Amino acid sequence: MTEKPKLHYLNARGRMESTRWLLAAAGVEVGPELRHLKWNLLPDGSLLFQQVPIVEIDGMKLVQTRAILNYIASKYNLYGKDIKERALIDMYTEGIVDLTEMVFLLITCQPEERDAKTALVKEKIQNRYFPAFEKVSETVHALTLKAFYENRLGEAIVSLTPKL
Ligand SMILES: N[C@@H](CCC(=O)N[C@@H](CS)C(=O)NCC(=O)O)C(=O)O
Repeated sequence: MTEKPKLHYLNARGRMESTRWLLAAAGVEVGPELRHLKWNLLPDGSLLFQQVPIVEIDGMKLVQTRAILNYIASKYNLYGKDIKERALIDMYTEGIVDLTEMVFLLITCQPEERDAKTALVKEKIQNRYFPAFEKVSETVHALTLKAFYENRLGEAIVSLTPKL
């Protein structure tokens, strides 16, 4: 029996959330998630860059969110049927990554800058990212329908869902 993937992260959605959704979409059962407060205490060699998320899967300890998502999406046939579909999925997911990073930066910014930066992020989300996602939503919708008929789902759709 193959072992269930083991997820290590903080007690938050954060950078693990897309992986949780992707595994759920792939119908993969995961072991209990390990929520670390001090992940630098994990055994030597677990952390390539002293960062979480980590996903233990198929005998590997994967780090770097995009590497984790790409592995899971490829393994479960959720990463497009050809390089054109894959390029579209990459475009959408890179946009989501940019948006997510902008939001993460708010956590560490100086308290006196927070209101102005939050307003700027909101403005970009509304005027740059949501219109782009809406514009591609027809393509995504078409791909989703096609994917359902072909029994596949796109990584992008899975990544997008928790953000919308
Ligand atoms: N590029 C990495 C970034 C990972 C990352 O920054 N993780 C944070 C937690 S969300 C972390 O471990 N920070 C501690 C540090 O960088 O020292 C990824 O996408 O997985």
